[in-house]
Amino acid sequence: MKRAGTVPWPEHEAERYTAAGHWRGRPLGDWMWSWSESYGSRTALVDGATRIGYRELAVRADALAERLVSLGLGDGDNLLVQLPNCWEFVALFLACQRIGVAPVLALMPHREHELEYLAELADVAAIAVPDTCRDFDHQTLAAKIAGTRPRPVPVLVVGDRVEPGHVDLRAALRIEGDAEERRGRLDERAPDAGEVALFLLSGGTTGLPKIIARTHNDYEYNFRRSGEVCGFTAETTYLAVLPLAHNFPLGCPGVLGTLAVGGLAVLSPSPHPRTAFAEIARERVTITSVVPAVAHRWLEHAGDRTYDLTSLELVQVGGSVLPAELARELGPGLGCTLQQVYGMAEGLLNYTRPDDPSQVLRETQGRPISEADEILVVDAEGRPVPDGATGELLTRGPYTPRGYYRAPQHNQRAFTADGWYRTGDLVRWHPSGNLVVEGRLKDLVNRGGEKVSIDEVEDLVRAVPGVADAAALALPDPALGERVGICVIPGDGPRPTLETVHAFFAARGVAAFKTPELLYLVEEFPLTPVGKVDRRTLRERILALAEVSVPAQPKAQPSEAPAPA
Ligand code: OOB
Repeated sequence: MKRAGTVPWPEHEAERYTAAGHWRGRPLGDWMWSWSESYGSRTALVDGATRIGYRELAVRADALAERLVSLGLGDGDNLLVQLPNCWEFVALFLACQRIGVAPVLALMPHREHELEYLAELADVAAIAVPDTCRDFDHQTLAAKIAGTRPRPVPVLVVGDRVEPGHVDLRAALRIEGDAEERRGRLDERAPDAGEVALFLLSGGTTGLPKIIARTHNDYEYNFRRSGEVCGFTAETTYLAVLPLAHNFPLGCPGVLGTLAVGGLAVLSPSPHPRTAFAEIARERVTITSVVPAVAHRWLEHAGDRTYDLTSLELVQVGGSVLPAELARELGPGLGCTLQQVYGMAEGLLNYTRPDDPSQVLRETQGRPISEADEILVVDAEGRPVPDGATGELLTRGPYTPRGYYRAPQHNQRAFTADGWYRTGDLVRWHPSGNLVVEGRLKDLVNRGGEKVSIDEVEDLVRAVPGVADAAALALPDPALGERVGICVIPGDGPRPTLETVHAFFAARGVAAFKTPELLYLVEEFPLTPVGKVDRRTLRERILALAEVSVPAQPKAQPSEAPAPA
């Protein structure tokens, strides 16, 4: 692969995946034109009042691709993308695919702390942002990040207020000149299908999130096979409410899986029930995907008869544990079939199948999509556990890369010597042949599907004045599943409070969803026999304490909408 720091699949596996037809050897930009040829004048995308046809999408993506080339971008370059759900996101994504530029998909709540790190890690050649979003000035921050790079980095802006010197992305999507000639010119620049098509962010447990290089071959299989399993067809109207930067709404089967079969993808700016329900009613949406926290809010509003939800056939739920009660009530409440999805940006995808018995739909997280997915459930020593017993899930397969990007040391821990990815999830096989997620080994907080690294939070809190040491914990939350709590041993100086921690995180430019929502001052941490912080005991103590003291805790600042998978 062209980009240094990617870990390829072994040659014999690549041959096997190709021979089996999983990898088809064509870059995603090429597929875009196949979709355009097959579905021609059909509508591909709806974004508010804007409707974009399949051919129009391809022609616009090509126009943008050529303009990116004229800005100096080309095969092997990376582009930091931080955009909300909008048609320009999809067009930019596809434009990149035409010329071998890999988008690095940042989340909207990311701020300076995360963006600067991603820009550096991926040595990005450009940055794409909205002018503003939810009152935050992304354009100014992007310019600042661009200024930290050793070479000039163009800032591409979607919005009405494009500053001088920045590139107006909407203008760059305008169609001019001969589309067929341009298509021919761009075909000459087509990247190899084994190269990186996009970078997804991992839920990361060590420090800042790792990034995952997904190839054209592997990602095309990811969304095509997902589409087959989930029954996506040209009649599908898919609603994307989770942020497109996430694997789930992007390619599981998501927007790309919809486009691959000639369906209609509706892009919603928010998962808020009123916004989403209005889209479902207006476009007669048939399938959508949500995290449990969003499902919970939808169910609360499902009785609101203002909106006609009768078109909904399937709601996919994944990203974090789906409580049993919600699993029981969701299908009847929304009048559709529930599909559980246990997936990860690292690859492996499990789905319950729409025609599974209701017990399987409710009680399991589904089974892998590919006969080439390999799964091991192992104990602490790495030995397979007896069938049906709980252990850590290890996996390899045609859409599970063999290492994180530019992270050789981390890869030694996260992957076994023979290429198995250690998910850090505790699972067991259900007698039906489906997986049940029982817990996890990894140190993170799953805040409504948004993953927060314990390590990263602790490092930040240790730098707050007056903090001698800090231990972060996943604390239960009725709506989000979990939220970030922090235990602090005070040191010299001012006594740390939740407010000082919040102010410090904000000043450092850390995404709001990572900011601790509960703070406990303690004198010492319980230790394990080897001298590490014993988080389990600490958590038990805090929970016992919390029963009496939680109401007295300062209320956490409202953060972004419950976050996605
Ligand atoms: C999805 O992807 P990521 O990368 O944000 O997070 C992956 C992790 C998994 O390793 C697991 O710990 C957790 O999220 N998870 C679930 C789950 N689905 C994911 N835990 C319990 N039940 C589930 N159903 O979250 C993701 C990617 C593609 C599709 C769907 C979700």
